[in-house]
Amino acid sequence: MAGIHQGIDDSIVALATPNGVGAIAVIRISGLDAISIVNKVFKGKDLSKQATHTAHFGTIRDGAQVLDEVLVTIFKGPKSFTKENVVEISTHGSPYIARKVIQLLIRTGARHALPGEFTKRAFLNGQFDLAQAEAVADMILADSDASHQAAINQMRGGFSNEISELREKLIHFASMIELELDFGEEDVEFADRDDLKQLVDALKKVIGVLINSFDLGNVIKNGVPTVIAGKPNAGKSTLLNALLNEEKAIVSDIAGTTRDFIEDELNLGGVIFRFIDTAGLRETQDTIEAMGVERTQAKMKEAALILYLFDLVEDNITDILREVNKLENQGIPFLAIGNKIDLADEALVTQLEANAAFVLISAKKGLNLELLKDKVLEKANLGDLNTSGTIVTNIRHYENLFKTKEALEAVLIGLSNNVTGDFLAMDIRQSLHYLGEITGEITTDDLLANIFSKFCIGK
Ligand SMILES: Nc1nc2c(ncn2[C@@H]2O[C@H](COP(=O)(O)OP(=O)(O)OP(=O)(O)O)[C@@H](O)[C@H]2O)c(=O)[nH]1
Ligand SMILES: [Mg+2]
Repeated sequence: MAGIHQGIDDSIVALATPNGVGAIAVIRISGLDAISIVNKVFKGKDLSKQATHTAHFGTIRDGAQVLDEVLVTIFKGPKSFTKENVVEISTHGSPYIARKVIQLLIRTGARHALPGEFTKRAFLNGQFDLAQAEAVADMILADSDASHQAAINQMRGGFSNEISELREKLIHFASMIELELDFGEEDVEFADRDDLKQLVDALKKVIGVLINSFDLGNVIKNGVPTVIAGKPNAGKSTLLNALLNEEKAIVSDIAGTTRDFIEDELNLGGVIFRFIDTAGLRETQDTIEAMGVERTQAKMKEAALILYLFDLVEDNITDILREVNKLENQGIPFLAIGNKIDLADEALVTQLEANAAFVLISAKKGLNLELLKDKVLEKANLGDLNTSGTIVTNIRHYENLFKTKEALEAVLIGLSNNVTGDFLAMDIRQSLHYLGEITGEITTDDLLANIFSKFCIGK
């Protein structure tokens, strides 16, 4: 832990609102001297004499020059986000004024904050644990109901509590076994091996559930990867544009227009879908197009859902059904979509309409797109996205859970081989280590630097 608290006594300052013109800009300063530093440049009241959680109107002055009329809010530690003294200065929303005020505060004794430094201080001062701190970042980035809900749950500690409970139970066993070791030669067993096995089995199960929740967590955070595939000219790019309501991809009547994949997100019913338009599938002599086709095939394998487009003008029923059969064999959820109903032969439309597996649309004319969106949501099969349960959304947590599981498996193997207590204790300590890293009970400078550098400055 050496070095972590380095510089924690100085006061840090940064713009807390986005850079740019707005109604107001908020500058945040945190640290032991936060209030006295602001007090030196604030005219209106003596801030050192004001109560916590109060707001004060006045001016910020650089010598005789008035920089702005501001509203200053005081939070005295530990009743603040960082648990230190915090002052928030609301200036008029000009980047120029904000910069001037920040420069002035730096000359008066503050230091410019590093990325994530406010949140890091909040963590170091025990405001929340590491998983909760990471959830703060997720929550700011959340752009759908589901991702927002998952981040809120994590921030409020649901996930952390679950991990901490597991850890505590294991710690109990680890200390019992280590106590046995103290007795050296004597053949004592404080830790009942059957109980230990039961606990480890139970832990493995809970961790398994958490590990499995990552797929859903990933979907919630990054969107459901949904690949639009089909032959060239089927209308894939037209469909992507129609879904997004934007001319994102180039559309043309030349087969083989799209080479690289093009993707964008769309919120359907509170869930983010990541739609990926791909190169049309066909045998081709064109080297670049062939690379595109290869990428399409790779993307289809990674997809959570494939929207497979048929061209109702070009394709006949036999080809369509053969193609659907192939898709079924791939085992990835898909929707069979007949496109260009505006031009299609009526007999073909009637045949396909009778088949509930097909959605018939016109991407160009925007026909049946709402129906298609409903089917996409239904097919993605996310249930009602039960985000109230504990869901792992963070890859770092996922990795640690995985390593914990491996260490627990080692404990089980050790138990069935009747290994000595010192080996058991080692494997238990190993799993405790990985669990502790999730919530920050065990940290290193590298780990913290890595996590908080991903935050933006001012957070
Ligand atoms: N009539 C009609 N034409 C459509 C429809 N959808 C797409 N098209 C036309 O079909 C042609 C091909 O459309 P694209 O969206 O470029 O097809 P694509 O599947 O992306 O083709 P590649 O990128 O070459 O694989 C264009 O001329 C579109 O205007 C539709 O619903 N009705
Ligand atoms: Mg295309």
